[in-house]
Amino acid sequence: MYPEATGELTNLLYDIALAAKIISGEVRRAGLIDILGEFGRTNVQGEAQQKLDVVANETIKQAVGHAGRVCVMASEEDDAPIPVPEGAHIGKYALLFDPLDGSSNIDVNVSIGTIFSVHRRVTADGLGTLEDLLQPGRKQVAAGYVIYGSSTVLVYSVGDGVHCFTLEPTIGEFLLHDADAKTPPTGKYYSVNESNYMRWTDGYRTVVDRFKGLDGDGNEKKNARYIGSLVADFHRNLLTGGVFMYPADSKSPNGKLRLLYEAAPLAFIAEQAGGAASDGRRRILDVDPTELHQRTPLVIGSRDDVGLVAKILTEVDGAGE
Ligand code: FBP
Repeated sequence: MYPEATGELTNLLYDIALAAKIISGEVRRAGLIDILGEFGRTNVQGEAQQKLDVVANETIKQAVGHAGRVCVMASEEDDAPIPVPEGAHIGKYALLFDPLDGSSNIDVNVSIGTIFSVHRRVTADGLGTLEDLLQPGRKQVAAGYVIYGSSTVLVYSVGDGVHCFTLEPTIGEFLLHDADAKTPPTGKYYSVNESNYMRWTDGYRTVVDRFKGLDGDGNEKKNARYIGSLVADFHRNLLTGGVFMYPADSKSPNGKLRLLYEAAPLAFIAEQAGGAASDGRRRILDVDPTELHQRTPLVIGSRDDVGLVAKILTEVDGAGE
C-alpha cells in the first residue's frame, strides 16, 4: 500500500488504542472507584476538570509520550504544547487530542469519548514545537475517536476510508467491524443544543425551524437527537445520517468547540466517510489555525445536510467576510 511506510504511524495508532483500552477500563468501573466528580482544578478552557479528564489525559501522555513516535503533543487539558518526556525517542508525528470529550456526561453514565488528530512534523528535527501542531486539518495524516458507550468503539482514518473497531473485552483487543464506513448524503436527525436558540443568528434559527418543518414549505421534517457528547452525537449521525451543529452565538462568538482536537479530526472522518464539515461558511479542513485552543463554529455530518445549512446561512445571514 505505502512502499515508503516505516510502521511508525501504525505503531502510534496502537499506542493510542492501548491508552483507550486503559481509559475504557477506568470508565467502566467509574462508580466503583473514586474517579467520579471534579478534580479540583480548572483547565485552560476555564472548565472544572473532572477526575476522569485528568486520568485520561495522563494515560494518553504516558502511553504515547514514551513510545517514541511523536515529537510533540497537545491536549485540551494542557495550556501549552506537551514535550516528549526526557530520554524518550523523538518521533516524526505531532499528536493533538481531547482526552475525554463530553465531560458533562461523565458522572451520569452517558457515552463519552476521546478524539485525536495526527500530523507529520514540519520542523526539521529535535523536540517538536507549536509550528508542528498549528497545521490545517487537510494536512492530517490520521484522525479518529474512541467512544466509551455500551461498547468501546474505535473509529479512525489514515486518508483511505473510515475503519471501525469494537473492543472485545474478553481478549482486550479491538476487532474490525466495519472496514469502510460511509455516511448517507442526507439523514433523519439534526443535533443542536436548542436552549441557545435565542442567542443564534437568524440564519441558524431558520435552519432549525426548517428541520422542524416550521418553515411552511412542506420540506421533510427531521427528528431531533442531542446527547451533549460531541463524539456520541457525531457517531450516531455518521452511521444513520444527519447533521450536528454547534453554532457561534452572542455568548460564544467563535462557537464552543475546539478546532484542532475536536472539529478538525471529526471533519477528516466525516469527509472520508462521504460527509462534510464546515464552520457554517468554510470547509473546516481549510481553516488555518493560529492558536492551540482556538474555537470554531461547527456544522458536520451528511454532505447534503451540511450543504443545506451553509446555503440557508448565506441566504439569511449574508455571505459574511
Ligand atoms: P468537552 O467535554 O471535551 O469539554 O467537550 C465539549 C462538549 O462537552 C461536547 O462534547 C458537546 O458537544 C458540547 O460540549 C456540549 O455543550 P453544551 O452543554 O453547551 O450543549
